[in-house]
Amino acid sequence: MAQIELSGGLKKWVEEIQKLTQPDAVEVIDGSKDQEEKLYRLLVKNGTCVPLNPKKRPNSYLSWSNPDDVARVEDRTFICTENKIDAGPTNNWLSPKECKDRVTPLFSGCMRGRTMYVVPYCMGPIGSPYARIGVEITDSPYVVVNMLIMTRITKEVVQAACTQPFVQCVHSVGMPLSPGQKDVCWPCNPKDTIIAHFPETMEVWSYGSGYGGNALLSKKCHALRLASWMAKDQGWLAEHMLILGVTNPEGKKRYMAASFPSQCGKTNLAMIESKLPGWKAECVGDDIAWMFWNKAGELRAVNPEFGCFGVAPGTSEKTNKNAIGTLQKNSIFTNVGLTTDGDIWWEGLTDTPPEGLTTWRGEPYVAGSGKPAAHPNARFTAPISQCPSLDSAWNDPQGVPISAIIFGGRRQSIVPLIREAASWRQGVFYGAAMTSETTAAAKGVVGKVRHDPFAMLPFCGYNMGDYFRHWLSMEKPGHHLPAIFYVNWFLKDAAGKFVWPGFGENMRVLAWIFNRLEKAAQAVQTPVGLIPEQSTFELPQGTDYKALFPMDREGWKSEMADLREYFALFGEHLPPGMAAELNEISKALSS
Ligand code: TSX
Ligand code: MN
Repeated sequence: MAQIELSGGLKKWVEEIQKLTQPDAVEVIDGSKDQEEKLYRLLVKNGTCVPLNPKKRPNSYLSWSNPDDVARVEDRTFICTENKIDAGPTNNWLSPKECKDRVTPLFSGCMRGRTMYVVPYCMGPIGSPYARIGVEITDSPYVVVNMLIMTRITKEVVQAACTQPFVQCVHSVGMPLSPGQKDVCWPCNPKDTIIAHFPETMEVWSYGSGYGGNALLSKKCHALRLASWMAKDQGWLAEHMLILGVTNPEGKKRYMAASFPSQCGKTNLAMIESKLPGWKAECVGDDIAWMFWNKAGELRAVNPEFGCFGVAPGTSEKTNKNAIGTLQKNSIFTNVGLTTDGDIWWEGLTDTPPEGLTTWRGEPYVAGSGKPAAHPNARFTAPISQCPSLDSAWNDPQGVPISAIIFGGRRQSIVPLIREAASWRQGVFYGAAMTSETTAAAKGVVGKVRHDPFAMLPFCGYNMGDYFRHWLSMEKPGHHLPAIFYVNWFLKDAAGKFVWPGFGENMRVLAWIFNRLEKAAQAVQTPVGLIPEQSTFELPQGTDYKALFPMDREGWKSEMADLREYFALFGEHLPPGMAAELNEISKALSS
């Protein structure tokens, strides 16, 4: 097949990067099936991918990474702006010049012995006024096949990138090959890894890692860090949120967007299977929402992505049946276990591991050895179009109208199951005040409360204080503001037992939110927001209203004291509205 001819801005930029990185060959990716097949053949030949049993898992592959390249590296992630204050107190900062001086030598000749792939991609439905184009140049064919699932890649997108501005992403595994040098299964360079963002020139330079968010630059780098910067300048929102549609027994549908810190089950909520008779939920997106105000003043959301890049361990028929349905075929599995019949397994997939399992380290699995079959950050890459609960409007160029925004976190006490903000300002405060307890899935102490405003701590591409201000600025004439809620599925009783069944039963919470929007459910005021009136919230068997809606004034007072300290981090950049809301809630708690 003849390669697609490049022109314009894309051609010029590709030549520039080619000159810098010195690849042996250049290949433009256009989404064609034969190109995809060729890439998988190469990955299998190189040992990067193992084809899974086509009878069990059609057109699917398993990859095991270098054990030193298994997750995003936040301490090597930089926001490079002319002024340090524009990156803010929560990001690592380098000046653009200093950072370019650091990365240019790394990229110089870094693709020797490899093919440079040019991957033009579209974030958002093709043809949507809300879609944006990016191009990732990479020397990793593993990255290319993941991008083919995670983004929209077509010949039209290649053409569009020749004539329109696009986000420029340059990625290298950082392991050039000298003539005759044998490659490894997972080339990378952990010692020199760096992920650098240049929001003022819309560039990302990523070196040394082939894993996930470090390497699939469309996701966290483009759709969150750079897009949040663009959104601030252009009056929209680029958020770390799932999008779902909720339909009530009368057949009316409302869309909601929700954000949670890690380990709260965000993908599980995105794909929730309703346990509440008559109520239905459908999935638009599981990780990122781009939200824009249309001419009618509605907030319209698109999922910029085309696939799911989900954490595998813990995903099962019981916790997320629709995710299991999504990854039946055409999927890539990274750092999970391999069964004797050529299928995958991870902790939590079934109650007992299958006989003869091989771990992600390529070793025989030994139960109780402390060596898991799957790495805790093992992933599946699967087309979202395969989700059994996919919403009919998931690819609508006009997006879906958002009626409610849900924030949340994992807390064993104080924070009630659900509460509603009494105002937009209070809702923005809920987002800014988001906290979650650490779990055993992350390294470090278990149960420590961490701040993660809007679940954007590692993903906001500018000053977080300015980001709060941007959210507050959404309240203006002509905007039909969604209602804002805060949920907590993780309250425990004195014996340490969860007091809420969670999972499919969370539909009751979504139903209460829906009914609030319809003015069909009563709420009672508390100092920290509105909670359900007991009679308008249908409790599942064996649950207790008082346990789900505690009012621990002393607990909340210490929450506010801690927040006051946290907000001080943002100094002059903390918008007055946030301090005012904190003061008002504190006052209400003391009266
Ligand atoms: O994803 C979760 N959700 C959201 C589902 C839509 N998890 C898993 C979190 C780890 C990623 C939950 N865990 C949820 C939840 O709502 N709730 C809990 C806590 C919990 C765990 C088990 C039980 C009850 C609550 N019950 C039994 O195991 C019987
Ligand atoms: Mn995420």
